[in-house]
Amino acid sequence: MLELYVQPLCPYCRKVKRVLDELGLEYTTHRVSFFKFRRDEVRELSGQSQVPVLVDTDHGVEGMNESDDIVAYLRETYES
Ligand SMILES: N[C@@H](CCC(=O)N[C@@H](CS)C(=O)NCC(=O)O)C(=O)O
Repeated sequence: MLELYVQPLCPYCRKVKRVLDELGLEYTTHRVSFFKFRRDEVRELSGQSQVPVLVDTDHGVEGMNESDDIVAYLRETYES
């Protein structure tokens, strides 16, 4: 199952969502606070407070950050 932690106004999140949609992947989004001091869940998952953060339990990914890394991971893992 794919989960993406996002903030609605975040362009880096939109970039990752575009790739998820392009690859036809289903995913759940978790909308995090605009304020980074209220992003405990994101910090626990990824060790930092920026979004996007991807969780892909099927592949042992428990909190990947950096949108470019996420895009590369998605293409490598799911692009046929
Ligand atoms: N280099 C990061 C940048 C991500 C980023 O700047 N995210 C913003 C939202 S658009 C954020 O979470 N800012 C809060 C912060 O810097 O703590 C990436 O490409 O994923």
